[in-house]
Amino acid sequence: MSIVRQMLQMPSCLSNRDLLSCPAMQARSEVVTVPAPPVSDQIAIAKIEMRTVRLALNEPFETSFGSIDSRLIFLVSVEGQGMTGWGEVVAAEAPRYSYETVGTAQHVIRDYLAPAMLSGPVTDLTDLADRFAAFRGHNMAKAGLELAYMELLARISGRSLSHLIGGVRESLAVGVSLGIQPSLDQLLERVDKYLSLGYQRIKLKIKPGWDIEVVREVRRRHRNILLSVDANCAYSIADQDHLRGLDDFGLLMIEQPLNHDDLIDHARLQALMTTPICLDESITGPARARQALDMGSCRIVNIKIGRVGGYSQALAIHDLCYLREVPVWCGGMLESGIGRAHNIALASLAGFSLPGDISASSRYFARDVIIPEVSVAGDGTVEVPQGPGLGFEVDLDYITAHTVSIEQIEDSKK
Ligand code: OSB
Ligand code: MG
Repeated sequence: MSIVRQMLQMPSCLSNRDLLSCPAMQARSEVVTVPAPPVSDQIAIAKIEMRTVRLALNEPFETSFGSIDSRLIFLVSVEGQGMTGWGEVVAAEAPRYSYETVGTAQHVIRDYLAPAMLSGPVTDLTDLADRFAAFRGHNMAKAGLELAYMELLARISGRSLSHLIGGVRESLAVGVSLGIQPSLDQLLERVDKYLSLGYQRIKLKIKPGWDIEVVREVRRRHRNILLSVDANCAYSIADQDHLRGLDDFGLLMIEQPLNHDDLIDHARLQALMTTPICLDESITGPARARQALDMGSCRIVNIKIGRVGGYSQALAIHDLCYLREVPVWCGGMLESGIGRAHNIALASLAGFSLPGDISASSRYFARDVIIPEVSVAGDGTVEVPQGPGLGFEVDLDYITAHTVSIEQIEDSKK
C-alpha cells in the first residue's frame, strides 16, 4: 500500500482506501509520473465563509418536480495556511429533489459542521469525514465543506484537484440534460441545438404525460444518438407496463423512475425491463450503492458529489462500482462553475465511463463565477484543467456583485 501511495504521491487524505485491491488505483498509478510536493499533514482552518449568490438561468429548467428560472448558488470557502479553497452546496431553495434546502444547509453548517471543522487542525479527508459522520444526513452541507477543504489542500500542494484524487482523464465526454419543454417542437429544436454543439448524450426529463410519445419522436429523428431519460421519481411500480414501453427506444438508461427511497420496487422494475435503470436520488452513500447493486435495483450509478456527502463518499462509491464493473457517470445540480469544476475533477476518475451532466457554463448562465468559464468543444468534450486547485480563477468581483447573503464563521475559542 505504501509503495502505491509513494508512486502516486497520494496525500494521506486517501490513506484509508484500500488502494492495492482497487483496479482503479492501479490504472491511476500508471499515468501519474510527476512527483508532487509533499502535503502538510495538518491544516488548521482559520475561517469558513458561507455566501449565497443569485444567478438567473438562461432558460427555465423544468423537471417532474417543478420549474425554476434562477438558482440561489450557495458557495462556501475555507481559509488555511493563508490560502482559500472553494466549494459549493448544491441544495435547492425548496426540498423537492432532496429534503435539504439552502436554509437547512446554512443551519447545519453554522451550528454543527463548521464548529466540527474548526475544532482542531484537519489531518486528512478521512478525519474531516469522520467528524461530519457524527451528524446524520445533510449530505449536501457536508459536501460543500469537503469540496472547499479539498480545493484548499490542492492549492496548498500546488496540484490540480483531479491529480489530488487520482484522476486519469485529461478530457471528458459530456452530455446535456434537457428539461420538460412547453411543446414537443421546442424540445426537438433544443435537441438539434445541443447535438450541433457536439454534446455526446441527450438526456430528456420525463413525467407522466411527457414520456413515451416524446421519446419516440426524438428517437425517430435521431436513430443513433446516446439517448437517456430521467423521471426524478415521477412513477410508481403500478406504472410498470407503461414504463416497459420505453424498452422500444434503445435508451442508454432510465434514471430514477421510482421513489427516492425505494430500492425494492426498482429491483422489481429492473427485472422486467431491458433498459438499464440508473439510480440518482436513491444513492445517498456507499452503503446504499452496495445494497442497490446487490439487489439488482440498477445497472448504472449516477454519482453526485453533493447528494452522497462529498469526495470521501463519492470516491468510495466510485471504487465499489469500479470493482464490480458497474458504469458510473457524474450527475449535475445546475451548479455554478465552482461546483462544476469539482464535478470535472471527480469525473476524471477511471470508472466514469459514461458522459456526465457536465455542460458548458453558457448552457445555464449568461456569465459564470469562474474564469475562464467551462466550455464544451465541438466533439462534446470538456478539458480537465491541470492548474492548482479548481484550475479556474474564482471571479470574486462578479460573485460580490450578485451576493445575496454572506456569513463568516470563526473558531469562537480562538
Ligand atoms: O435529476 O439529474 C437530476 C438538475 C437539478 C436537480 C436534479 C437533476 C438535474 C439535472 C440537470 O438533470 C443536470 C445539470 O445539467 O446540472
Ligand atoms: Mg437525475
